[in-house]
Amino acid sequence: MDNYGDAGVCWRLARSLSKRDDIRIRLFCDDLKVLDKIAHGDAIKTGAALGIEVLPWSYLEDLGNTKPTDLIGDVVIEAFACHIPKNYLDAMCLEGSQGSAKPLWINLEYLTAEPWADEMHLMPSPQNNNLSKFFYFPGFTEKTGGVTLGDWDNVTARDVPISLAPYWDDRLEASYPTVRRVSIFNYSHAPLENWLKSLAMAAHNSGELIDIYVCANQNISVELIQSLKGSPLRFIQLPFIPQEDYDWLLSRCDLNLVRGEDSFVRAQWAGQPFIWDIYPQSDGAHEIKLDAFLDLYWKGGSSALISQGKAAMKWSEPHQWWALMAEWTQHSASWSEKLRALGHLEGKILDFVKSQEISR
Ligand code: TRH
Repeated sequence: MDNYGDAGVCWRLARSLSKRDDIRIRLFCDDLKVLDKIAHGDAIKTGAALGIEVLPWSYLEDLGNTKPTDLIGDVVIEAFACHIPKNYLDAMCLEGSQGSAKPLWINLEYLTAEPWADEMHLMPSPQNNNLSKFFYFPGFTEKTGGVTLGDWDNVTARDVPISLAPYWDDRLEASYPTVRRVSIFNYSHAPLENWLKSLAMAAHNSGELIDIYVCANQNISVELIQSLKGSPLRFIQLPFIPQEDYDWLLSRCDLNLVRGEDSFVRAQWAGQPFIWDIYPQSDGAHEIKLDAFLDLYWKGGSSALISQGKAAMKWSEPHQWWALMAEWTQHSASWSEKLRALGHLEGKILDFVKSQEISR
């Protein structure tokens, strides 16, 4: 299975922080091929143009026992338990020992809506090298670290991006006022076959046409597409597109099927209904995570929307809830406003860094 999320979150955060003139970013990544896909085919070149120095993770390991003191930032963000190599950690300690300020070490954790994240966010964890590592929990409450907004507003205000132009048919709206758009970016176990058949039925009943944007490498068979010929669904296969263009796509669809962490957050900024195909964990922990999110997300909805919406997020058939789409769209827009009011992750990280500079 191809996974882009960890690289995607870090790339997004790096891009977002690099917009600030006073911040220089160095991004180490252990899978540059994945980063290249997300970053216009060449992360090193794209990064350089944005003021982000992209380096392979192996660069640190190849330094052997030398301590790369010139590579140590004032702030070191360790994302998704990547475990910083020992020589880099040793060099971080040296910074601290020679009278200069110690680097601020932040451990960026996975996103969760579980209530314990409120208590854990920004907890220091003293390490046996005399440095403290701070746990940073992204989240959806005031007490957690928010989610990255990045350049969402600019990116989504653009006209059709070049990568999507061959697949985008604006004339549709003029001819069929009832056209809708759905994007699909799921894991391979998603029960899409039944789901799509039921969507076709819902669209037929409501007299709508639906364009389905199938993102790269989805588990949708040619046979299924054939079997839905003549239905109101039209399938449009997309290639893998740059991250900003994927954001644009989400902002223009009426319903987004998303997964993992990063596309899940983008779907929320889009302010449109979405179905979250959460990353499956062998111990079933993802089910608790999903329920914790749904408890927050559906707050304030009507009882019909809450019960149908919760079921929809667990793959109930669209013809059961399609009539609630208008209400769900309104609910999604107010959820996205709530997120904005909480403050975004990049701003909250910078506030934390500032608070630590003052207290050091
Ligand atoms: O790729 P993912 O499944 O990543 C997952 C999760 O992050 C999960 O938490 C992690 O533990 C697991 O990987 C190993 O889904 P996610 O998080 O939505 O990331 C997809 C990224 O790919 C996101 O940054 C958007 C980007 N993308 C593009 O740039 N172009 C595209 O065409 C598509 C479809 C996605």
